[in-house]
Amino acid sequence: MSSETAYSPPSVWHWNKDSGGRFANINRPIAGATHEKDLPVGRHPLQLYSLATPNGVKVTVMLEELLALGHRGAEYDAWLIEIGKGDQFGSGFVAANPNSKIPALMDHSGTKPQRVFESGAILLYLAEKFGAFLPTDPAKRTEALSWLFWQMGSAPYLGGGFGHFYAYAPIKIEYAIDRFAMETKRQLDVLDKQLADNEFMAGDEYSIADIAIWPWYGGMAKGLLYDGGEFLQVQDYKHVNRWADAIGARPAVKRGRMVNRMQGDPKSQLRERHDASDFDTRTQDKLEGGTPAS
Ligand SMILES: N[C@@H](CCC(=O)N[C@@H](CS)C(=O)NCC(=O)O)C(=O)O
Repeated sequence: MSSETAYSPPSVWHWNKDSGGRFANINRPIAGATHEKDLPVGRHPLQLYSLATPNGVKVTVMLEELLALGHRGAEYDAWLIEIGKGDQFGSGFVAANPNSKIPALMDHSGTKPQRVFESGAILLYLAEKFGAFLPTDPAKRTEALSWLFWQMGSAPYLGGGFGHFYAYAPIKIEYAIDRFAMETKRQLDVLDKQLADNEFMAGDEYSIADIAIWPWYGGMAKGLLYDGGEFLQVQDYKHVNRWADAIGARPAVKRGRMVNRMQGDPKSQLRERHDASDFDTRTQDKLEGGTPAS
């Protein structure tokens, strides 16, 4: 009998802290804070606490798109939350998001601070606040929201399912990889069929549906996630690739991808953003070179 079929669950599950895998050190079966730590607050009304994972990038792309449209109220401070170090379990972060996951947004523009958590809820909040990237026509708006919620329900199969078992799990389990590879390919085909007849996810308007779906499925289609491009033959999804290239070429998307980024070329990493000029003066290559602007 192989090791993947030998496990027989006991009657009661117990937390095995040494279960292995990429995230074993941060995964816990208990919610809430592990330590006291306030969140920093900068000078802009919008305070983002995040990291440039696909879920984090959705929000920084949205904020950069709003700023590109001229919404000055969308100026923001982006603070780094290092999830590998457990920052998401600090008391201040848990107050902003009781689910202890990035991204979390605090809006200080009203009479009392408003917290917003879950990337889809943050995109919808910002779209409604600024009246942008969500069609006003009721049918188009409904279509955009359907695709936004499709993303929220679907991406865990790609990330927590395929990505986890293909790239991060301590053992390769054929059953799990097969199941989630099949589902991820099915989802890519859903998108490919929609994008065969539509320029953007919800029709002819770029919207929060594109902003939500692109970091996960655009990233997957371009072979950027989990080194799984060849395995899933992602080049076959021609319409997804066309759409992913078009969105990836947008200047606001290029900027949004850099914010709270801790990996890759130091020129592409703006670990914290507090001003639009930071893209020119505070990328990691410049900070490491010892010549940051004051
Ligand atoms: N549904 C959530 C998912 C957020 C999420 O899974 N965030 C991950 C990074 S991509 C995280 O913070 N993980 C830390 C942890 O699980 O402790 C959203 O879209 O905001």
